[in-house]
Amino acid sequence: MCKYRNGPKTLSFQASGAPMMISRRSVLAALAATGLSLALPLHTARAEGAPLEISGGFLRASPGAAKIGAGFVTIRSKGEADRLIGFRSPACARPELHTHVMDNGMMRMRQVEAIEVPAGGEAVLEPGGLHLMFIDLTAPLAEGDNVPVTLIFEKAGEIEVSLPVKSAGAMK
Ligand SMILES: [Cu+2]
Repeated sequence: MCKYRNGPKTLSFQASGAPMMISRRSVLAALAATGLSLALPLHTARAEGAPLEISGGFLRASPGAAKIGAGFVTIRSKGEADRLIGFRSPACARPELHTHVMDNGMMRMRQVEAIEVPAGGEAVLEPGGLHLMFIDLTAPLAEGDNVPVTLIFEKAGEIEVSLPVKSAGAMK
């Protein structure tokens, strides 16, 4: 189980503006995006050498027949830097990592390859910024539900959390 707490807010992310390159990272990210399982070592949030702590996680309820939803977590590293490279969930067919960018005065969502977790610091996924994008929902996200999510990290491997669904406009 993860604990839901609020901490100091810092934002860290890497935009995916780089040209197409065949690298291990992009292959892993592509695999993660398709929901295939990865041959990465499995650790838990408290595994030695991968001291990541997940907190403050939630999803927003999806209105009506919406086929997309958004999720948020705070990832704290008590040790080395790591990168969130994807996630899986039975709640959607197409998981993506997204951020928001200003484009001609409009806030738009943009996919990112990975989300950096700084050494000894935090990555904060929150409304209006970085988020877990649930595309092609398998069922509406209803307030009060709990959704299993497997976060996939470059170093720490896979960390499973259960995120509560809050109201459609929930900010935390
Ligand atoms: Cu999005």
